Amino acid sequence: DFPAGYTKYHTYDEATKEIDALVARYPALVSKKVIGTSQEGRDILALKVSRNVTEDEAEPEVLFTAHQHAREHLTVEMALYLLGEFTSKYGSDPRITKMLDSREIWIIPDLNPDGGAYDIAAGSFRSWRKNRQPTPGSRSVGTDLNRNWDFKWGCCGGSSSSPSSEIYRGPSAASAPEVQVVANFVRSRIVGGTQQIKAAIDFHTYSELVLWPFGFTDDDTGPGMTRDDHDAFATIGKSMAASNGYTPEQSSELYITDGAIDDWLWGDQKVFAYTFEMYPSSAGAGGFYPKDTVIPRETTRNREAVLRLLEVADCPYRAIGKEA
Ligand code: 0X9
Ligand code: CA
Ligand code: ZN
Repeated sequence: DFPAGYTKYHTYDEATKEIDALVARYPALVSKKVIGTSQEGRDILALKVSRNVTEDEAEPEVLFTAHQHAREHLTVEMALYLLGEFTSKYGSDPRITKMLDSREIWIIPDLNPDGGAYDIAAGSFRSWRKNRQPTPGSRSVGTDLNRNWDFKWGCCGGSSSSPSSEIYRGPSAASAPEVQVVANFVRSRIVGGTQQIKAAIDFHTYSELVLWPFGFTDDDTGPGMTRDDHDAFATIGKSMAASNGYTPEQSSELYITDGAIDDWLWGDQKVFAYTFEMYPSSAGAGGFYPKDTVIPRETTRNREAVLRLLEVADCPYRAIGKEA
């Protein structure tokens, strides 16, 4: 369980219960799908939120993911907040109503349930980051999920081949079961040859940043990223950051990463994918472990940014005046 001062954070079981209660209460708006299982056999869930949720309608889809990194527990709260907001405000909040009427929203609240459970299992935090997958030929446990995605995997010095490293990329691209499950889910949203998911945010902590691809290169344009692509990414990213007070930048400005989810989502699937680094801005303010009293403020803080991305998701190039 979570230690004193953190008990409002949801354990995996508590999150699952809350999700099941929402599905039971709003069956026309939310549906739950088990898209696969983690290394240790925990269900990885995808929640779909939309009007007429049981039908696959021809609407732009938007994906929100959380908790690739075990110790970043605030991101699960972010996902649960969005789920609660979308369901409880449908029919009363006009922007949310319009989005649920015209988008299909996917929320994967916990990409790394094993790591999250391990981080809190001892009663005090372990500062665990990776998943809990044994590494063949090593005593070290865990792959950094956000270095394991199958796009430019291990290409550029933005990950480690050493199993003991915090940024161990795994023995091969998509070697982590959790990455395979979510990548297969994303690919399953290709309908008639077209990827239905148009935009995405992957939530992390901390540093208060809005990041966009690519992370593997310092170049802002190049193969797979036209000037228009870049400008749309930057314009939408800056708009979201203006709403939550985060700092917007290309992810490689933070540091080079290869095998990160947003590079795969854009590079392989052409999804307008962002990474949010949530509260706090620095280690002094609690680092990976801010007290549970900040949860309402720091999740609500991203409401406007999420709405802005949803609203532009039907045609991201509209942000730069180039509607297709
Ligand atoms: O290193 C990471 O994976 C992220 N930072 S964290 O402290 N949450 O671990 C930053 C990733 C930035 N790169 C991309 N988003 N590509
Ligand atoms: Ca719908
Ligand atoms: Zn992270």
